[in-house]
Amino acid sequence: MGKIFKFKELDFRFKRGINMKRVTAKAPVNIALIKYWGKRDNVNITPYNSSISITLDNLYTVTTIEESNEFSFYLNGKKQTKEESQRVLLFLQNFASIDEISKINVFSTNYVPTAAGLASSASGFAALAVAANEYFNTQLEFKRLAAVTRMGSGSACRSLLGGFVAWNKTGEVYEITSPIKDLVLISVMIEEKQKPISSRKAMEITVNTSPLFPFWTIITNRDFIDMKHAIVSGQYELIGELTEKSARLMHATMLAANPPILYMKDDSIVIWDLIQRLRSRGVYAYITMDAGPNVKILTKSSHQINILEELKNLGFNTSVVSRIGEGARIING
Ligand code: 2P0
Repeated sequence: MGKIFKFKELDFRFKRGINMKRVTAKAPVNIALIKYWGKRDNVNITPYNSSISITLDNLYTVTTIEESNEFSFYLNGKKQTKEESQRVLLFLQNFASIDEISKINVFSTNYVPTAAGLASSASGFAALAVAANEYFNTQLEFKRLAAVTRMGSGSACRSLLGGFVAWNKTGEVYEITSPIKDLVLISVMIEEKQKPISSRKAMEITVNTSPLFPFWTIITNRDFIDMKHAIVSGQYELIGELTEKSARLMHATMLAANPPILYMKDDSIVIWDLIQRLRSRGVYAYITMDAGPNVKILTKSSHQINILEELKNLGFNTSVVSRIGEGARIING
């Protein structure tokens, strides 16, 4: 896979001042099984519907905040312009004063293909929130930290925790206890290009113009409850069915918007078709898709080889296999 950065590339920043104050946080990518799509409140990022995600173990962002004499933001080793840094600068004001923020460098590295539908903004803002809370000693308690994190990116609040994570439409974020340990998520890369339309803009168009949007919220809020039960009681089949239903319904709701929003490519549909065929042969496989063309396949470890082989036969050679992982945390201080 093209854009996975190696740990070695982090080293460049540690060559300067060894006595500098520095905090590093790591936050995982999460993939929604019950999708979040649509904001009731664009300032506080309050969603119309509750969502549920799984946290991935091997795709994540590492963010370091380090003492400096001016503010700079580096993404994947590249210094960002003032305009590109604006969203980070605004976000940090939830943790510290402008004066304090003007004395730090922020280094953020995504171990995930940026903007390829694998939600690097979620892991990015979760890592930044956890690092800033520690660096500035803001001491936001979890509820407040989650509320602030979602202002960076809605789904980022789910990356604070591990396992199965619920983000209730009332704002509450919590882990759902489950006997399930054997779920595997295969992310199939279809395109690594920047997405044509940001999810933020796409959500707004969907809320304002899609005649299906009211159905989306009613059905999804019901499916959220069913998914919670399925996770707690370890019902693999129901988890898979509700996951695929949520993706189908979200993309159909977007497609009914004006202008229509279509993230799928021909290859996404080819894989979707493959998964249906595999399922009819008894393979545990369900697909989900986010705001991009890449397809994620929910399966069990015992079925993973079979699926990867079938994907290869169709020419899809770049996939990442993830297991269920832990939430965001400080990795050094
Ligand atoms: C999700 N997505 O639940 C859904 C499914 C993409 C499709 O949350 O505008 O970056 O910052 O709140 O969280 C991606 O959108 O959007 C997303 P904002 P966010 O994962």
